[in-house]
Amino acid sequence: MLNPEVAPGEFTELDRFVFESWGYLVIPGVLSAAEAEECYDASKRLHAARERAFGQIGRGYEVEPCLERLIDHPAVLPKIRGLFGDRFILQASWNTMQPARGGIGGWHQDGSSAYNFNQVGYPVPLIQLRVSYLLTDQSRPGSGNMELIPGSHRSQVPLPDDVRAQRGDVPIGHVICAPIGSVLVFHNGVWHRTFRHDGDQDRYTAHYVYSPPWVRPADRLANADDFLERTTPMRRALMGEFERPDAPYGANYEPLPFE
Ligand SMILES: O=C(O)CCC(=O)C(=O)O
Repeated sequence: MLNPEVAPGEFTELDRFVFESWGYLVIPGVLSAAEAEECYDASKRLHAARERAFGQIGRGYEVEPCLERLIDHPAVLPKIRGLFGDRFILQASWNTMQPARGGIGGWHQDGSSAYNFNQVGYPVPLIQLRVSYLLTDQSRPGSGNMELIPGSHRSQVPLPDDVRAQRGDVPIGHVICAPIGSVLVFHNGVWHRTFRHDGDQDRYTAHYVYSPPWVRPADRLANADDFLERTTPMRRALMGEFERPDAPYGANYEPLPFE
C-alpha cells in the first residue's frame, strides 16, 4: 500500500500537508542497517531482565549511547521542530519488544486516562508526537509492523467498541511496511495498533515521544544527574532542563539550542 513517505531532514510544506492529511509520515533510510542492529542489540540488553513477552521499557537513552543518539537525530529533529516550533521536550522514550510469533495488539489512540486529549478539543490536539525507529525489517505485513488508520486523528467518532473489543480489522487499516532503519512519525490522535508478528526474531522498536514543554514527562519523575552531566546541551534541553522563568504568562520558555 501507498506510504506517506517523506525525505529525511528539512520539514517541507508538502511534509506538513502529508502529515495533516494522514496523521503520520514515514522516513526511510534514517538508520543504516548496521546502526539499527546496534540499537537492536542495545534493546535486547534493556529487556534482558524481564520475561519474554510484549513490553515497553523507558529511559534506555540513559544507559545505551546508540539510543541516546536517537533523541535528536538530524534526519528527524527538523520534522518535530516543523510541527511544534522551537520549544518542545522529549516527553518519554519507550523501547518496545514484541516477541517472535507475537499476536496483534489492541486499537488505541495515545493519550491519558486523566482528562484525555479528546476532552481538550476537536480535532484531538497534537500533544504527543511519536517517532518510532524500526530496528527490524518490516517490509512485509506480519513482521510486527505498526498498523494505523490514515486520517483517523480527525475522526469525530471513536473506533466502534465492538471492533476494538474483537481486535477486529478495519478496511482502511494501513499496515506500515518499511525496511529496517525507517522511521514512523505519528500524531497521538491516530488510531493504531501493533500488527501480528509471524517471524521468528523478536521485534524491537525504539519510540521517542515529543511534547510541548508544559507536558509532564512520562518515563521519569526526574532526570538522572549523571546523564544530564554527560549529555549534550541540546539533549539536556530536550529532557526539559532549560530555563522556564516563574512568570504568569506564556511564551517564557527558552527556545531549544538549535545550531
Ligand atoms: O508495538 C509497538 O511498538 C507500539 C505499541 C503502541 O501502539 C504504543 O505504545 O502506543
